[in-house]
Amino acid sequence: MTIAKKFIIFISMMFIMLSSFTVMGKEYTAKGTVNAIKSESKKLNISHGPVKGLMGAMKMDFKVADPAMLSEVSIGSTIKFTLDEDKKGNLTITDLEIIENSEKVMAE
Ligand SMILES: [Cu+2]
Repeated sequence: MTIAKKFIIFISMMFIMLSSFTVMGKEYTAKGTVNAIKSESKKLNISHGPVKGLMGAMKMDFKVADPAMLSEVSIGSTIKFTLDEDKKGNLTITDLEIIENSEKVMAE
């Protein structure tokens, strides 16, 4: 195989890898506190810290990839989560980890 052919194959492989990255979207990690669990819309309202390269700290709703994630958290839980941004800019929580559960008993 000539060097030119090897180079073409290498470039093609790089291109395939890069294009699959684009399809997967961008990923971000963030930390926040759960304010509300919205089962019907499969969303969590979170007061999150700054998300590097995406946005500053704010309170907002995030859709979860799997409804089972909603039962993993409680109101007041501090979580570390992975956000996936698709091509349209839609954000979805694809993974979450509880850092701390609030010990406070919710007042009725
Ligand atoms: Cu935000």
